[in-house]
Amino acid sequence: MRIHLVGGFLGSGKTTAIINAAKLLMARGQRVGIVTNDQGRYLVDTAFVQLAGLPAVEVSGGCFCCNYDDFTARVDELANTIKPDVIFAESVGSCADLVATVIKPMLELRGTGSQPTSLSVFTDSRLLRLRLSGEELPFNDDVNYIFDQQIAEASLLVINKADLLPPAQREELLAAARAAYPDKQVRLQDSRTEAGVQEWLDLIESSQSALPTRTVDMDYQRYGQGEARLAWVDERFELSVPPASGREVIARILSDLQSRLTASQAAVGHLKVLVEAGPVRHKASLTTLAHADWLATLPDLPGEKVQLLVNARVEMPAEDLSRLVRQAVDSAGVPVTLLHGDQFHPAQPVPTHRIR
Ligand SMILES: Nc1nc2c(ncn2[C@@H]2O[C@H](COP(=O)(O)OP(=O)(O)O)[C@@H](O)[C@H]2O)c(=O)[nH]1
Ligand SMILES: [Mg+2]
Repeated sequence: MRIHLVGGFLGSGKTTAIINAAKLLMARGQRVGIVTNDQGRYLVDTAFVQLAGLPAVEVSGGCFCCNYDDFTARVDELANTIKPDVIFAESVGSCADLVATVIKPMLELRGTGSQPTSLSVFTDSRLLRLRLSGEELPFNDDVNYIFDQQIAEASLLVINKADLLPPAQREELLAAARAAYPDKQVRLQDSRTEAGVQEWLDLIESSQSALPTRTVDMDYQRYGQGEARLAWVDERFELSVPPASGREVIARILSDLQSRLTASQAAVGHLKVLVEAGPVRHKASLTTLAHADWLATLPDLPGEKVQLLVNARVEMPAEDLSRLVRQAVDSAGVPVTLLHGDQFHPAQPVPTHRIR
């Protein structure tokens, strides 16, 4: 069994790439399992992966490193139930230091248990371009530290969403990244289709060169401060909508929320929503640098009940973020029930193991 770890910042495209890679493998007759991960409990990603027809288990309520035993138990659960040839494990986008806290412990402490085969670190091409040209990212420096440290430990860096840069900038960025990280394999990728992830999949399936084993120095105080700057709000609402107006109501709520976030000048890590109405399920994502079409793909929503699961990770106080989400939901002027909700800042990371 191969275990491919996929890390990298919030919204960089990890889940998208994993789903397409898993579909390719399944078409080749391979069995695939997925482990999702988040600090929260009500996860858009897990639901989205399951909706794609892929077996998923989750490590929720904290990162793999701080829940190492839970992580290995989930891997073993998949191994014993669906008996996959390949497992993809996506670590939460605020997590770093995976070599010391996940890879080395698995290699050194697990005996005969299954072990990791690769780590791919994903980054949004537009954020990496800003970072490498010395321009400011919209986050606090301690959050930027996490972004940098994720990349620092990679031996395979996937510069994702390459399609969002003009061709000339793509090649420039690839050259700049290769110059900045001479020891890494660096690839440009568009993960939106199965064809787009094929070469990456073949690379991690065929070689051990994407498994880093060099621990990076990590300032846990800064790392913790960076995580604590980010707010997590996970809320599920049920809305009663007039017939044939579900799409319009949800579009109004999401664009209202986007305007409120813009007005508050808060840096968005990733705002993901899962919308469910009758048989229709749809995921929409607003990431640090928005793409114009994030609402354009919203489907028609049948019936008079719509469920909206919001997972928001934004640099601002959690209670302010929760208030913005509720104001946006209320702005639609339809009856709404909050089914469940969590709002918090991630706790200081305390890894179960850390092997230098
Ligand atoms: N244009 C473009 N969008 C992408 C690509 N990969 C992912 N996305 C979009 O980026 C958003 C965040 O993706 P997701 O896979 O949820 O990111 P994660 O937080 O790293 O798991 C979603 O709207 C995806 O559709 C890509 O290669 N190109
Ligand atoms: Mg994800």
